[in-house]
Amino acid sequence: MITLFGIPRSRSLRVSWLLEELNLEWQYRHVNFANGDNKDPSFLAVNPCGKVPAMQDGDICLSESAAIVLYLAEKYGQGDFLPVAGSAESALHHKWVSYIICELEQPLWTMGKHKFALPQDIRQPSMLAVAKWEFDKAAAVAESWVPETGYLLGEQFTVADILLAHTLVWATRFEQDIPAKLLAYRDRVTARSAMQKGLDKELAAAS
Ligand SMILES: N[C@@H](CCC(=O)N[C@@H](CS)C(=O)NCC(=O)O)C(=O)O
Repeated sequence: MITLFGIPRSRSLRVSWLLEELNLEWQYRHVNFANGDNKDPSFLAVNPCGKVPAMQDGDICLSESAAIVLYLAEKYGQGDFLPVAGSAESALHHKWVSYIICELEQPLWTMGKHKFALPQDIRQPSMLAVAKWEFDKAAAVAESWVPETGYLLGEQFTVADILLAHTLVWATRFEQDIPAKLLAYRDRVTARSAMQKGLDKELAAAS
């Protein structure tokens, strides 16, 4: 059975959401950082970086949330959740995945690191304004690209939708201004029942 290691609402939610979309059997292991679970040798054997999410599927141990969802969609998606390789839609999908991780998530996580994640003596409060400037700039471009209706590639719901919607949920939690079309897109996509099912399973395992 597939095992997902995570923390509720972290990037592991991208994976639990897709696992529910795929209707797979899977189990969730809550990695409690406060208890030092992230330094436990059994977890480090799965992800030597000690970060979540990580996933074990048989002999395959994988970290990096984008890599995990792309792997799962390729292996179990039966043609859904990803466009046909080599198509124009696939080119657009690649662009979105890179843009979400490099341009939208990166400034948000910079905020997170300098607010709470880094050791206190390393944090630089001035980084918050820099990261906000970067996020606003990237969000304005995403706003111009995102469609008024449906998903990023039109009718087909794909892995890129999970990555973007989750990143926009983070943006709200980080109290960022989100342009109107992106906001409507986020609400449309997060209304899918699989997201709530994935989150419920994360929360149940962590309680
Ligand atoms: N690029 C990685 C980032 C993973 C990451 O930084 N996860 C955070 C939680 S959301 C973490 O485990 N941080 C602990 C640490 O940095 O030691 C991904 O997308 O999976």
